[in-house]
Amino acid sequence: MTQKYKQVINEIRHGNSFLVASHVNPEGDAVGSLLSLTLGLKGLQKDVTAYLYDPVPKTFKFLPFADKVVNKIDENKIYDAVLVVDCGQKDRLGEDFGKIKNRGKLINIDHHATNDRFGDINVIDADACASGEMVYDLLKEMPVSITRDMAINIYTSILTDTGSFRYSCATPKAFGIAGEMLKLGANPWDISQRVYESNPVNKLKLLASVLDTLELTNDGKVASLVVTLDMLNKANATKEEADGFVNYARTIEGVEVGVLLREAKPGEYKISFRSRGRIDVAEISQEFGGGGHMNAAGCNIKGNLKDIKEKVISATEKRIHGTVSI
Ligand SMILES: [Mn+2]
Repeated sequence: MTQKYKQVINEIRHGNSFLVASHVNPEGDAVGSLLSLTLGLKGLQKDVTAYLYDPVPKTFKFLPFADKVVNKIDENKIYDAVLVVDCGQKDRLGEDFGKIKNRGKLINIDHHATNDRFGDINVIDADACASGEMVYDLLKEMPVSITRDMAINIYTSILTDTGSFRYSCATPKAFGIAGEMLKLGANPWDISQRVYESNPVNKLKLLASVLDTLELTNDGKVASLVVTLDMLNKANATKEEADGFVNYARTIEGVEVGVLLREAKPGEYKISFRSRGRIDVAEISQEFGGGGHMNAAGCNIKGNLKDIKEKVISATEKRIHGTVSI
C-alpha cells in the first residue's frame, strides 16, 4: 500500500457506516467521484450514504446510483467516518453539513491546489485531473473490483474535468484510466451524448441572451459574460443550465481569461474564471475568498454588478500585466 491513502484505508477498514459528500452546485466530477467512491464502499459491504446539499443536476442523473443520493443529512445517524470528495473548502459542503452530530474522522480527498485542508485526514493531489482519478487510485488499493457502474462514474468525472480530454490536465494517466473504464463497460458515445448533447432548448435560449452580454477589455485579453436572474427567468432556465457558458468567453482568439458573472441571488454574484494557461485564475479567485485550479476557478462576491465587474476585471488585468511574456 502506498503512504498516500494509508490513513484513509485504515478508517475505511475499521469503520462500517460512512457518509460520502461533495460540494454545492455539483458538476460531473463532484457527482462521479461521489458515486464511484460510494459504490466502492458498498462493494466492501459497508453501510454508505451519498449526500449532496443540492440535487444531482439533470445532466448527471443517468449516472449509476445517482437516484440514491440524499439531499438531507440524517442528524441522528452515527458515521464512523465522513469522506468528502472534490471540495476545496468546508463551506462548499452546504449549510446543513454542520448538523452531523456524531461522526468519526472527516476525510478530505481532493485535487484542488487551493484546498484549505479542512479535514482530519487530507489527501490533496493537485496533479490528479479529477477527483474521480483519486477515487480510482484509492479503489485500486482496496480489496474491491471496479464494476461497470463505478467505471461509468469515474469515466464521467475524468471526461468532464478534463474538458473532454482537451485541458492540460488530460495526462497520459487520465487517458489510461479512461481506457480502462471503457474496457470495464463505460460507453464513451453514450456518456458524451448524455453529458453534452442532451441540452434542453431553454439552455440555448439562455445562451443567446448571455452571449449578447459579451464584453472585451481594450486589449482583448479579458472577455466577460453575465447571467442575471432575470435572464434565467425569461429563458425559463435553471442556474445549472449556465454551467460551462464561461468557456465561450475563453474561446475568443487573443483572450487570456474568460469571466462569467452569474447573479446567484439579488446582491450576490458567482464569478467563474477560465484561463488559457498563462494566468493563474485560482490566485485571482483567492483574492475574493474563492479558489479552484490554475485554469478554472471561482468565487462569490456580494454587491452590485457594475462594481463587482470592475473589481474582477481589474484584478484580472493586473495579473495579466504583471505577468511577463504575454
Ligand atoms: Mn474536480
